[in-house]
Amino acid sequence: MYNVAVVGATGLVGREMVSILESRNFPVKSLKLLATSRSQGTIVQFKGQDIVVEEATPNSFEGIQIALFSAGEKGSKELAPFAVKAGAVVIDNSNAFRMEPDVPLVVPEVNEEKLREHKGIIANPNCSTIQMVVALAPLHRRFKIKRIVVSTYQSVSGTGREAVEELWEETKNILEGKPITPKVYPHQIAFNLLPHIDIFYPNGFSKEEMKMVNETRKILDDQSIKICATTVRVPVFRAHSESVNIETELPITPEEVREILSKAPGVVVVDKPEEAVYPMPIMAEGKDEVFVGRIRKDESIENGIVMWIVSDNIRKGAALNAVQIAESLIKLGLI
Ligand code: L14
Repeated sequence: MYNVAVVGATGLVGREMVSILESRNFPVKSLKLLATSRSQGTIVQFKGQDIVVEEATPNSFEGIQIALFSAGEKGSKELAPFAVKAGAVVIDNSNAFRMEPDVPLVVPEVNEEKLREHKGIIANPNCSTIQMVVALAPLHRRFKIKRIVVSTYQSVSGTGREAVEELWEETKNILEGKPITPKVYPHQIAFNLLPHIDIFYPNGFSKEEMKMVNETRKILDDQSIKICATTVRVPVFRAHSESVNIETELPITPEEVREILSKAPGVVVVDKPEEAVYPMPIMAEGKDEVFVGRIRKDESIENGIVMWIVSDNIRKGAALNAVQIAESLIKLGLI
């Protein structure tokens, strides 16, 4: 049994972490819930008990063995080193440490063994990256992926609770003919799409797009894979969808992909388009798996496949993957 802390416990991801620790019966000896002073005093339920959220400070981590961070990049940079110094293993959901060479970037179904190299901090990848590599790793092993072209359709829950509110409010106001004022996003998100997630770099790509490029190469442990990403915010509340096009070294058929993915851990193949059966955000919401469908040959190249990948960004894309990392640490005897 372990002394666990959740940092950022009142956020969408933090709350999901608490509920996943409970539903998976994670061996929790004690649970400490931490957040900014603004959320101090909030009550969160865990296994029928009320836990009072405390303010996260450098001194919050005494006796903590596992610290699940979902406190944003700034919060993680500020506090994770203190948690490590206190002896905790930090599993960090932010972008703060993902590309650091001595920080394992882990999706348990794909590269659990990397956990053996950890030095106190383990990074949870970006939500869009996680669901893509869960489906692509088994295909890469078999057919060697040379190039990936991906476009994402990302739900507003990735941005947090205020963005979920904003989509509701805008939708309601527009339907009632009232004016709207976007606050979280630079433009109206209701009845719209924004090809804009995170900041833009001088090369014209967004930071979210470059995360998908760099993190995918790190997780698949192959710097030779060429990747081109376009990340788009859509007016969907929960679950990210992706159109993913791969080009492989070896010949590849849709039948082989369906067979491999139907046995792949964490993947469910949902692919009967003629019966209108394919993955959708409303079916992935609240689920643990990565759903893959619309698997077809890319007829524009010699060895290519196109597919449609959907998963709950707050669960597999964030909270669930973090808890699975903690479970893997226990299983491998690393904690
Ligand atoms: O890098 O707004 O983990 O959907 C996750 C949420 C980036 C932004 C990350 C979103 C963030 C993303």
